Amino acid sequence: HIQGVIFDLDGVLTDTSEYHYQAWQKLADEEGIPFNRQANEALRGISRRASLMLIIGNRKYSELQIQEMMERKNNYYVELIENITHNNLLPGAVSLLDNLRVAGLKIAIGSASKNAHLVIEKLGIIDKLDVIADGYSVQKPKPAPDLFLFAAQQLGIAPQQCVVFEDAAAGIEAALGAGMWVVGMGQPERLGNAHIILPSLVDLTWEKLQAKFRDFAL
Ligand code: G16
Ligand code: MG
Repeated sequence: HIQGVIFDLDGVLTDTSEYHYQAWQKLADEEGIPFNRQANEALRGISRRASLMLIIGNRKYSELQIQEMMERKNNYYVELIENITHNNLLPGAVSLLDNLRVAGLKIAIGSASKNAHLVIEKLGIIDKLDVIADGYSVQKPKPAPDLFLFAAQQLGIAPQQCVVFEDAAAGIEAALGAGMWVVGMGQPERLGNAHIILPSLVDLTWEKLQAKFRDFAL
């Protein structure tokens, strides 16, 4: 039986994925590297360093230059998220968090971002969470299962009793690798082997989620 729910942050509870894109676009433009919204799709949910590696491709940069570019992108991102508020929560997010809490489920964030705490504070949802696992929690980023396993351990719940909400291929791979149940959010093309796919969190409740998982004989 499911006892815990782990939410990815960017692209699941909030729309900050747009700001990650804008920050990378600015950096790429400054470096004269071709980049666009479509190329950004491949970066969805992956770590800052892995994202930069995909952007630079086989162009030669020193480790020092790589560090500087990661920092520059992050400064742009932090600037962009300065003014986010609860209005940046995606539709249905707050009512689902409240509904899950009332139903007695434990709730965690499992985000690859080192800015997750800042974003969560600005969104004003810190009181609705039991655990925050972020870009500082483990060494190996998604698609490794480590971050979600860490979140489950912190919740005190077995991986098979957790369901993960993810919007990115790397995160879905990580959650499946952790042996968890997976709800993919958004476009089916990028959600691979998620057990269930939903277009949004709107009107979702614990009861409806359980009904969807009933086919898996949980
Ligand atoms: C997020 C974003 C990614 C970002 C990564 C690292 O992950 O989806 O675009 O590259 O975190 O973020 P930062 O540079 O702030 O450490 P998630 O797991 O919340 O989707
Ligand atoms: Mg995400």
